[in-house]
Order: sequence, then C-alpha cells, then structure tokens
Amino acid sequence: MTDQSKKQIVVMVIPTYDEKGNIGRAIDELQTVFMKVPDNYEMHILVVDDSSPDGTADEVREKMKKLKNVHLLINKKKMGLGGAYLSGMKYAVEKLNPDIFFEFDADLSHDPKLVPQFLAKLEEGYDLVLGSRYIKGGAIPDNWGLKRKFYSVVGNMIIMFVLTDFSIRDWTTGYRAIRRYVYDKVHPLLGEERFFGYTFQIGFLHKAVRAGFKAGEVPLKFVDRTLGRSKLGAEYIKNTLIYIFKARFFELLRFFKFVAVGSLGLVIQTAIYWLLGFGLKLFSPAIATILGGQVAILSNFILNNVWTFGDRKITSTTKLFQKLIAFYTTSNIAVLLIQGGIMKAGEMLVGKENILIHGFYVAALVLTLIFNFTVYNKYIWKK
Ligand SMILES: Nc1nc2c(ncn2[C@@H]2O[C@H](COP(=O)(O)OP(=O)(O)OP(=O)(O)O)[C@@H](O)[C@H]2O)c(=O)[nH]1
Ligand SMILES: [Mg+2]
Repeated sequence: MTDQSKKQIVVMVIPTYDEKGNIGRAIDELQTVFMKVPDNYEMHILVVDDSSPDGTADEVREKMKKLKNVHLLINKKKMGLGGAYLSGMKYAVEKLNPDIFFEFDADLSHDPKLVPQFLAKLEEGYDLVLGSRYIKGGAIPDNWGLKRKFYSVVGNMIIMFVLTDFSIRDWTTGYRAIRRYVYDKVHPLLGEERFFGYTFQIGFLHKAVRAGFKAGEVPLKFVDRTLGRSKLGAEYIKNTLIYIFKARFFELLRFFKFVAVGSLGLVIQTAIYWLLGFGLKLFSPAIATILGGQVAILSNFILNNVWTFGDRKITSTTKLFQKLIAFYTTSNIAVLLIQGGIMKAGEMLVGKENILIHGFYVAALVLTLIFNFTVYNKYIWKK
C-alpha cells in the first residue's frame, strides 16, 4: 500500500445562493488553510449552487481552472439549505468517496482557519464536530441586534430543554465536520421527513445524536456576513419549533407506552404476590414476588414487542427465542437481585407480617422499572 491510499478524503460542502464575491474569497482562504492541514488528509471543496441568478457558479468555474480540488454541482432549482446539502453529499459520495464531510457557509461567517481544529477533534474520537458559538471561546457577533441575539441564545436553550440534551451547546450551527459513516447512517432517516430548509441542521444533528454518535465542539467566533443577503427566513423559527416538539413527542410516546406496559405488568405481578403470599399463604412474600415477576415478564415481553417497540418488532422465530431468553435473564436479574434482595432485607428488618413490608415492595418495583426500561431500550430492542 502506498501512502496515497491511506489518505483520508475530506470534502467541504459549501451551498451557495447568490454568494458572488463571497465564494471566491472563501475558496481562496480555504486553500491557504489546506496547506497547513496534515499530509494524511486530501482536501476538496464542493460548491453546491442552486443556479444563483447573480453568477456565483461562474466565479467558482474561474477558480476551478487553476484548482483541481474544487468541484461544482449545479442544481436546476432552489433546493433550500438541506436540499442543497443532501444533493451535494450524495454527489460527493459518487464522485469523490469522502471519509469526512464539512458543512461550511460561503459568506465567510465561518473561520476557515478552524479546519485543522475540527480534524484534530475528529481524531480524538468524535463522530462529528460542531463549530460552537456557545462554549468558552466561541461568540455570536457583537453587532447583532438584541432580537437576533435573543432568538439565537434562547432558541438554543429551548432546543436543549425540549430535547433534554445539554451535552451539545450549539444545535443550530452550520459549521460542522461529519464522518462519512454518520452521514451513511443518518441521511436515510431524513428521507421521509424531507428537511429541505434550515431544519436540516437540527434534524440531522438530533438523529445523529439519538443514533448514538458522539458530537464534539470547537469554539467558533461567528462573524456577520459583509456581502450579500441572509437567506434565513422567519419560517425557520416556526419550522425548528415544529420539528423539536414533534420529535420529542414521538420519543416520549414510546416512553408512555413503556410505562403502560410496565404498569400492567405490575398489576399482574401484584395480584399474584397478594394471592400466593397473603391470600392463599402458599409462599413467603419474597417467593411470591419472584413468581409474580415471572408472569409479568412474559406479558411485558409480548406487549413491548408488538406495541412499544412495534417499529423494531422482533419477528423471526430464532431471534424471538434469543431475545426472550435475554429478556428473561435481564428481567430476572432485576426480580431476583433487586426485588428479591430488597424484600429479603425487608423481611429481616421489619418482619414478614409487618405492614411496612409493602414500602419495601414499592421501592423494589420502582427500581426494577428503571432498570428494565434502560435494558430494553438499549439492548433488547436496540435500533
Ligand atoms: N444552494 C443553496 N444554498 C443556500 C440556500 N439557502 C442558503 N444557502 C447557503 O447556505 C449558507 C448559509 O446561508 P445564510 O443565508 O448565510 O444563513 P445564515 O448564515 O444562517 O444567516 P446569516 O448569518 O444571516 O448570513 C450560505 O452559503 C448560503 O448561500 C439554498 O436554498 N440553496
Ligand atoms: Mg450566513
């Protein structure tokens, strides 16, 4: 193998709409930075222009005469930011087979000098890296009006709260480095929802994070464009809000179903616990709890499979069998160790007949619920 074959191909995708005057400068500044990028990276620029009426494409073609690593994709109609990115990334995959994508604005709001920092952060093991205005060292422009500052800061906070993810500080940033495998995994998930506008940014990031990819952030001092017009419209705020609330609703819906199935399981288990432990007095409270748990586990498995995780339903007989065993094993860890343990401790501390034993029972059930939720979601019906 030659050194060449080990190179990682990096494609910086730059969507443009009426960015004449900006795109030429952006390309020049990036080329200067590329010279400082370590040898093992092969740097490319792909401009995705939606047939800008101002002749943006001609400015790119002029650069392409001298620069072999600059490429141009022309879309016949205006695609919106997400549409432009998705068409560009698809094109890049076909023509350049990249290992890493960058998302980058043409209007020089994004400091090209940060490219090596993004790459270094990826090397630390992150799956994607965000240029963040809201971490130490990052900033939004001083000259932004109060209203725009407010929308940006509060908007990001609302997103963090609604999605309940505070690990990422800048959800809406447009300066990003993304490993190819993240794109491969996430872009098919966007298909049906068609994030063609600016919602693409938050939609892509949200789905990537929920798929388990790790995002790192590098500080970005965002500077205002000096040339041309912003394409960010008022519908952006509305679309973002619709997206996050809708996305969260569907995430919580699964959780509600989880709780409903679990609650039914609890009713079943409790009925058996009472019947065998206190009504018929066939078993001690600890044994009655364990037996009730077994029946509840089976009902939970069936209902979770067809309802809670209906979209990830296990159907093949072998898989169903394997998963049921795994389900029984993990659930029994909870029943035997957590429930049995807590009840045994209760028997020893307050005595079998004492009413206080029911407090131990409730504590045991709550802990089991949390434990089971986590295991089912992360393992048994993992995506
Ligand atoms: N191809 C294409 N590019 C677009 C489209 N909308 C925006 N862009 C480009 O996406 C980048 C970001 O757009 P901007 O209008 O600068 O949005 P912004 O940076 O969030 O807002 P400002 O800070 O006000 O500039 C720029 O390079 C735009 O030219 C589009 O529909 N198609
Ligand atoms: Mg801009």
